[in-house]
Amino acid sequence: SVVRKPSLALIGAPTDIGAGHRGGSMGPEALRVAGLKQALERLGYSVEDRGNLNGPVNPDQPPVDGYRHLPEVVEWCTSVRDGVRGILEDDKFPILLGGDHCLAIGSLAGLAQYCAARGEAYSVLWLDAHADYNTAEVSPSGNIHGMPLAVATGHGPKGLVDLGPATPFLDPERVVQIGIRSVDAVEKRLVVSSGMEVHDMRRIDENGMRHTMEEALYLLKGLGGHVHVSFDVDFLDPSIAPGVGTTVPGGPTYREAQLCMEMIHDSGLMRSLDLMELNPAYDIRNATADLTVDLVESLFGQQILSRHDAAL
Ligand code: HAR
Ligand code: MN
Ligand code: MN
Ligand code: MN
Repeated sequence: SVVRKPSLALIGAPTDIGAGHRGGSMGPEALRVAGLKQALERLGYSVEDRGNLNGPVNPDQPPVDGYRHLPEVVEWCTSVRDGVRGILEDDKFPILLGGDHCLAIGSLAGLAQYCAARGEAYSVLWLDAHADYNTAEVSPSGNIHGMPLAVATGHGPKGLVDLGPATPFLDPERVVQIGIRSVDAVEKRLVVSSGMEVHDMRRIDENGMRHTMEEALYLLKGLGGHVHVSFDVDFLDPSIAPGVGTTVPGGPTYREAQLCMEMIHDSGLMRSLDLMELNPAYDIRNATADLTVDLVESLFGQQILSRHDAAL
């Protein structure tokens, strides 16, 4: 069967407003320099680059009431929300170029608005070293890039929890996490009681990436609706992906990551994507951006040898 390829639209959010390290603001341009658009075009997609969103500069201030840069994060996430929703309303597949992971609050809110208007549901596949489930009360840093899933599921400040069509704007039972290996002490309790399906690195060690992804994709398929993939580049082992602010050892290898992407593609479920936390200030000759583009190729159907549907 011939599946029509969606038209893709890139949108950049050049900010590190929610991170503890500066430099993620250069992520969108590094992905462009690594040839993201051309790689997707080679795979037969039509790709529009909508350029970058605008927002406040990073004032580099300490946390206030448990949050760093909350007013600025609200501004950035509002414009990401509107940008992502606009792409979906144009019947295109949005690819958000981050920027730090707080911006996923915006893309999830935009997706939630789009789905709510159509009576559709959506689920999230979260590829990350971190669970990103902190609240102000328990966060060790106040950095909002450690909080996006807590916020989307209703645990966070006014201004962010109300960015979607309702509060909460994401059902934790519709979140599947892969690659997790850094969870803060109190965050752990919140994650365990959240209802999210968490495939941490130990499960990947024990079951392998293939079985892990089979389980994850089976659950997402059963839930139905739109599947959003939020790819935090620190998901990858730092030996292959040094260009992030918060490296955590013990992540997926090159082949494990490729298999993960290949299986997401083959499931046919993905309808929107975030590429987050790439930090060129920590990278080596743009290698992590190049690797991200390489993995995105697999996510959009590049195969080592072509496989025909009939053979599967
Ligand atoms: N858990 C830590 C905190 O909340 C570190 C979070 C780092 N987050 C990211 N996104 N890089 O996954 O401060
Ligand atoms: Mn993250
Ligand atoms: Mn992370
Ligand atoms: Mn390649």
